[in-house]
Amino acid sequence: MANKRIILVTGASSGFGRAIALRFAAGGWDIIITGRRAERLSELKGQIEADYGVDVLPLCFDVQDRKAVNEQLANLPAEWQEIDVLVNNAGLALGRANFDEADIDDWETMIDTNIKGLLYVSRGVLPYFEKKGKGHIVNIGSTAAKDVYPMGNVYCATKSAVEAISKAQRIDLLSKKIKVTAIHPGAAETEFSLVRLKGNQAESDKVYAGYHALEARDIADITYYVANQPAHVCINDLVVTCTAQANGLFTYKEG
Ligand code: NDP
Ligand code: 8X3
Repeated sequence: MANKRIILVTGASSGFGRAIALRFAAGGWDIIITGRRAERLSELKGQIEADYGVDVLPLCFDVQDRKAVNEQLANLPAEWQEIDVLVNNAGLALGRANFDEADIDDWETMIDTNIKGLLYVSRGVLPYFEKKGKGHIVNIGSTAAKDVYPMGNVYCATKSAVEAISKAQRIDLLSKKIKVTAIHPGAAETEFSLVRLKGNQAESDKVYAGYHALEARDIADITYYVANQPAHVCINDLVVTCTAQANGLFTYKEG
């Protein structure tokens, strides 16, 4: 694996994370893919290795589980330790309900995954960046970080936290030559809404009806561009929506 570049992407079993893994594999990178669904990770590893001939290391853990994150990341095989880019992508929304009606367990899961999980994984990878003398963290935020919308309450708050943490990392890790990029996508057709709406496919389909939402590969291409800038260039913050969406509050839908 000499002279090859390594990316670790969380939440690679679906959506953006899967598309990012495939895009970087196409560019010749070796990939560490993580998620909770081992079968999907194993299927993706097989596909990538067959199609692109790069190496893939699947790591199955829940980012909410601090001990599991630490154990998995502290014990990477030697040939996988020289990570160039970490993409903190694993995350979710659960429920769409007014503040006074939302499920508090849903709030806790979003906070534990989107905020605490991102913190645990970042800290787990940092020692490898420090040893290497450089690194790049790409945090997947959301337009929900920029505009709070009705019934978005705690999901929006977690993505605002991702934005604040990205700013903090950029400041505090300057001397370690670690780039930090936050990418804030608008609506994208992945499994996101199916998860948010707890398996209700018909309601999930409605979220994407009447316009062409972002596709996972759009964000994968942008992540690849961001990660391939010269050493002296850091793209700090990107907001990316489909053409039909102005911001977190306004989307033009036909019909
Ligand atoms: P998907 O539901 O398709 O993918 C989410 C991924 O996150 C899955 O691979 C899932 O893996 C992983 N994940 C979720 N919870 C955990 C956990 N506790 N531990 C480990 N992995 C976890 O959604 P997207 O691809 O759309 O979402 C990816 C990111 O993009 C999220 O942070 C989301 O908030 C953000 N985003 C999504 C937008 C959209 O409209 N789709 C827009 C803006 C931002 P597994 O279940 O196997 O653990
Ligand atoms: C996902 C996009 O609009 O559902 O972050 O918040 S949205």
